[in-house]
Amino acid sequence: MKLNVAIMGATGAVGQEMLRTLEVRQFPCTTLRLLASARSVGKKYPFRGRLLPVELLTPESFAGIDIVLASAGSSVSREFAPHAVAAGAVVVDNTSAFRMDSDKPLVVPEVNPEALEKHNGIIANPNCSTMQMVVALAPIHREAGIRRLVISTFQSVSGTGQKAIEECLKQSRELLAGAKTVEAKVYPHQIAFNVLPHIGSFTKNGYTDEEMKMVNETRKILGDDSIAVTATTVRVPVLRGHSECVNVETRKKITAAEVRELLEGAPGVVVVDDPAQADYPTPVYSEGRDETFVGRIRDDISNPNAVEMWIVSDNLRKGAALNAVQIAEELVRRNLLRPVTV
Ligand code: NAP
Ligand code: 3JM
Repeated sequence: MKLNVAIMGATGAVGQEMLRTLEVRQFPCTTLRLLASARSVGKKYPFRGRLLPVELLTPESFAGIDIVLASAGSSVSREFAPHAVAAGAVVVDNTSAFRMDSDKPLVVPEVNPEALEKHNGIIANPNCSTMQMVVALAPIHREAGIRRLVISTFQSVSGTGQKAIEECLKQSRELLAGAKTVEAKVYPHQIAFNVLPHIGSFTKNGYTDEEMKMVNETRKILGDDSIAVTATTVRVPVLRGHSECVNVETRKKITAAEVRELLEGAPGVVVVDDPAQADYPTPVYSEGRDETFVGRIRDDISNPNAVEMWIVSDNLRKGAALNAVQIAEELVRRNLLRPVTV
């Protein structure tokens, strides 16, 4: 099979991880186009032993392209994805632009790959925090029916992009060198040696849009709007890897031991759960790995129908680039590469 692939936002934190993921997984692309803004034209990045130039993203960038992996922000996707589809490409979109559109599948290949069958040219990749969580929750939902989720996240700065990684490192260096105050440009407050209960923008109901993504996307991927979800999303000064504590209340009682057994056989999940040996996943442990790691699985002492767990994954891998490439692989496997009109 000969496939022509383009990465929209190729110079960003996610775009760079996409480039590496395509190479490591030996994705069957014949050509790869790196697209970004005028700021990056002239840069070159290695791919399979060659240096590929960054090209300016324009409406004409998609001629002859079969698959676009989009990761240049939601407004860029809204503007350019329709041009890609018109040119005959299928877009796997990493932004929030299309996730809740009823005619666009929101896909995690381990959970709902069948949703791809009805695509119309654009497939949405979920938000990082939702993605890693549903990989671990889907087997529990199938077995016991999830009634309610209470979530707190601990999200790394790489989820905000390259500039946030640089800001966290710069502030850390300055504070360690004795500075009393540091400049905060990316976040509203200092992020180094701090914790911010604020990801995205606040909405009218007091939740942030990141928190509402967790509510809405979880229901759409698990295909059950009756699941009650509440979330607090928190930014922590970790470079890479998102962590979450999740309280899972089920309709049918399921014990922590049963959950552990279910997750040990679940695709994309690795159970790391031996507290006596201080064995539980951490973001540093997850860095550069593909799976979602689950530990601290225990019965909720306050609710006979609930289990507590700790879920960690590399937000740039499963949370973004890897899931997008897995979707592309599944499109190839299912022969779904040309847009299907319904
Ligand atoms: P980033 O490091 O800031 O990179 C942004 C990328 O978009 C860069 O390649 C940038 O190109 C490009 N870009 C920005 N404006 C553009 C324009 N007008 N035309 C062409 N290219 C443009 O951000 P990131 O962390 O990689 O994230 C990128 C996007 O991916 C986010 O905005 C978000 O929508 C999505 N994302 C999704 C998830 C997820 O959970 N699925 C996670 C993280 C991010 P230049 O280098 O030329 O500026
Ligand atoms: C993760 O263009 C934007 O507003 C991007 C904001 C953003 C998003 C998003 O809404 O697409 C930053 C980081 C995401 C995401 O995955 O939802």
